[in-house]
Amino acid sequence: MELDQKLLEISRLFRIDYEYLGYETIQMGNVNQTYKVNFMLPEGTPKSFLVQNVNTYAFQNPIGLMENIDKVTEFIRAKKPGQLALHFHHTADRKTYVVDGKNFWRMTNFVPSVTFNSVTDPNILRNTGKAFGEFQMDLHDFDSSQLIETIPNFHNTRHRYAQLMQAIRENKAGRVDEVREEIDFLLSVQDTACKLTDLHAAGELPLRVTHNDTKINNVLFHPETNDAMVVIDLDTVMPGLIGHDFGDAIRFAANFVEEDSRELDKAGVNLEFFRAFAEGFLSKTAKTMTKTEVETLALSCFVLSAELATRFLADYLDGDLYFKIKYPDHNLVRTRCQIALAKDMLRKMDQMNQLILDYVAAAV
Ligand code: GN1
Ligand code: MG
Repeated sequence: MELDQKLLEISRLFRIDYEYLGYETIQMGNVNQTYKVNFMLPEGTPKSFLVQNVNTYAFQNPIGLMENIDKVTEFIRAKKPGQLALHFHHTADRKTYVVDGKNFWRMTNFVPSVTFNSVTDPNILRNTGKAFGEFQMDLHDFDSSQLIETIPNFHNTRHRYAQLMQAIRENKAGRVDEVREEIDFLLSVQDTACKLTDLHAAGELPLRVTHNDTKINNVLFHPETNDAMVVIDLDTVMPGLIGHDFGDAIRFAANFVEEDSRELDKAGVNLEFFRAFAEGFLSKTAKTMTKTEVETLALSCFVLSAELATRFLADYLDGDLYFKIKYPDHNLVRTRCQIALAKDMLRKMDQMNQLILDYVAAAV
């Protein structure tokens, strides 16, 4: 069936009965596929919705995932009535999804806003840090036993290394020989990369409810003021460590280049951006953090970069089953960029640590 027809059919199942105008493909997100679907209201004003096809290779229990999102959004909404929020539409039988063969569809309100894949203004990073810090604080009293793990072991770095080792053994796409250098580097830093996982296993880092996918493009900004309006992409909201959210945000937004840049000599952490994000994030979270959380926050940036490199590389070796790719060696390009970034973070670790310690000492 034509995509036009399919999106119209899905929209009707979510009880959107307006005149259908067409759709646009949204080039955002490496896992799910998103479309903006446009309608005309009877009075002649256009109105859009977002329709997503959830990647069920990545999310094997999408119904459980939608239940997580429902619980989390309702919890936040009860605390902040009237605040802008993502709203999932329901079918006639009150479901927030439509299952059609292997496809799993959902629909949300479209929020007129801007998103960024990269930024040049540190203030936007400060706002992003505040938004993710606040998101975590909003959920500090949420009972995490109500949440399923939408992707088990998502930020369990030991598990990610085990998956990489398996991909190397299986060599499904016949690409292992091409990536010896990347494998060697990742194995050489394994213990440092697994530090958060190991400290948690030893009972030294507490579980919180975290977002787990804190790319800056998962925040919607006001088109004029650049204030953060709402945190989106709640697919991976699960129990996690504070460093997962901090480190993932830095590795994406404070990199001098984009996540899949081929300019490896330019990849690295911009300390001005690091500081701006840290100030925003810590302004919300510092008072609740344990000593070990503070001491491992800068390290978490290295951990998340190295961990994602293992994920991109494993997927490259598997033949690109998990991440959407735009060209054949996209996952290899991503791997190399994360490795270059991780190396730069090791060089700057003392400076990153000092910035965190100084801020926390002044705030607490
Ligand atoms: C995916 O879904 P998206 O594009 O926001 C991935 C993240 C990675 C990111 C890398 C569920 O995020 O973990 O860090 O790509 N999400 C999932 O760009 O695997
Ligand atoms: Mg995501």
